[in-house]
Amino acid sequence: MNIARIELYIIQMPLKSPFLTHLGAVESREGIIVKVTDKAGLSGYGEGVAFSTPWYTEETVKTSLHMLTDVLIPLIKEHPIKRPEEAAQLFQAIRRNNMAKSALETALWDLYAKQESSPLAKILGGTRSKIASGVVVATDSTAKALQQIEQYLVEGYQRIKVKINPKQDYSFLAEIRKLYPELPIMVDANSAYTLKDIDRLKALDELNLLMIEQPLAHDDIIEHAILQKEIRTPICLDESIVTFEDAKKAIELGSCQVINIKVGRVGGLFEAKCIHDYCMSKDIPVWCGGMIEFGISRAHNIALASLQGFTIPGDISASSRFWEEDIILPEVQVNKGYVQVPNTPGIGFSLNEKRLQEALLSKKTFAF
Ligand code: OSB
Ligand code: MG
Repeated sequence: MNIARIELYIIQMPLKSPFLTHLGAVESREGIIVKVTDKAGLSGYGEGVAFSTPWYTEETVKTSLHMLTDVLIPLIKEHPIKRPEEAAQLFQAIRRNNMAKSALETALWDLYAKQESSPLAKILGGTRSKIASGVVVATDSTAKALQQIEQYLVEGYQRIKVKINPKQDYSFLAEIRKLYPELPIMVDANSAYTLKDIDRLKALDELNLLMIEQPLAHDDIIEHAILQKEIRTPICLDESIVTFEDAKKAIELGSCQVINIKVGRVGGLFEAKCIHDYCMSKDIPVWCGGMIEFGISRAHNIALASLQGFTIPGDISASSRFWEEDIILPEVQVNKGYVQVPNTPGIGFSLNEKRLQEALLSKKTFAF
């Protein structure tokens, strides 16, 4: 791919309002922007989506930086590649660290698409020109949740996801359901329950939820299969699926009826596409998850969600959901419930250099 240099930008930006789950609050987001430049001067961008602390997965911004600096970038430097799939293959020799791998692999996909003068969505096999947009409500009071839902529906979002836990579930959701009898609502528990809560979870069946995401342990597929036999609400797995093999096993076992595909969680676009293809062959619908991300990762999500199997609106919201000003131009916008898939080369968004500089904590350059 004729790589001339790789740059890492470590950035930080406050969220417009805190994002609350039972695992804690995210008020400010640290992230890594990867820029890979080729000898012709074309640049591809990727984003590391690990958080500052390991609350969602084991990775952090610091572990990602270590992996990129000391392992992944040297690997690409030692083994010149022709296509991004070769990077995914090289990274298989490294255990886990999926978000670090994805940060670099997605940048290589963007660069490759630009070298081919083709939109990334098209390179990946995407067929949609626009994707349905959903949004997440993550707050600790019913009043705030209702206020946010009202606002998001005005903005056109097609589907609302609400974070739940045993202290805030049935009555909270019943109130929302009463006001919006027809609204497509899904819930995400981020592992807040155990099998002891089976009756609490059964009670949610009558609320006509689209699905319940990751009710049980972050690394479980056995107990989810037991739970799915007891509840009518479809189970969607998020945290439990970090590889293609995980997806296969979970589907075989009946642990879920839906899968949330996050590019960072599974180690890049190649693995994400493999999971998508397999799910399609098994009639398992998928949707694209979110990571409270900046615009670069959002842009990769849009390209991925243009694939045929992404039949459910994902957590791909507008840049303005989290940020006063995003780091890409133009910002991601939601129009009548849809996000347009760009038809210009690569991810189809450029870096907002001014905003990047405002958010910049530090920068590293690797010459090839
Ligand atoms: O569990 O899906 C999750 C955000 C950060 C970490 C984990 C999750 C989330 C979300 C998506 O719920 C938020 C978004 O980016 O829209
Ligand atoms: Mg989730």
